[in-house]
Amino acid sequence: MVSPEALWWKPLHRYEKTWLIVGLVFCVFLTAMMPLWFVLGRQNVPTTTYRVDPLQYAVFVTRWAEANKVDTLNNIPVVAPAPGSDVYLLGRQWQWYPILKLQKGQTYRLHLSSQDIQHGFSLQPTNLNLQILPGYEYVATITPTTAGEFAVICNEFCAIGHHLMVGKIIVTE
Ligand SMILES: [Cu+2]
Repeated sequence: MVSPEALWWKPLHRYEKTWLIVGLVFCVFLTAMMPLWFVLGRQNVPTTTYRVDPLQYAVFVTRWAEANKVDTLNNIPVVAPAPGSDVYLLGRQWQWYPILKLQKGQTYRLHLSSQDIQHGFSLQPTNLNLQILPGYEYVATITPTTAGEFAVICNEFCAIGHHLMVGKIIVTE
């Protein structure tokens, strides 16, 4: 038996130690930020989720859009729902249906679901992102605070026409 030398490892250089500590502190900071930002960040959309049949949802949204339509843009109905009401948006290959016309300062219950596969609801230029899954109806309570036109893009790759999937939400004064 030969015992190893007392100092069988290479002692860390001062710089290496410094960088290890910097890295560790940063890891701890980022890990702590995840739960902290969930609570303090005011970034979580209040949501409720229901199970829904994708085709039933599509039929319902189509009927609702036709009943409340005020205009048509690129063959997509423009819907101006009553302030404070439930509003519906449907994601499908490859469009967001319908175009919503909302009033600034009014609160709406925005229902979101997909007719086919997974899509990503991304409201531009704000930082609002929601996963849209078939079979799940996502309800977000929203209050538009800025008037203008907002683009809804799909940020979940949904095959060949993914880049064409651009919708619109109009907020009026
Ligand atoms: Cu998509």
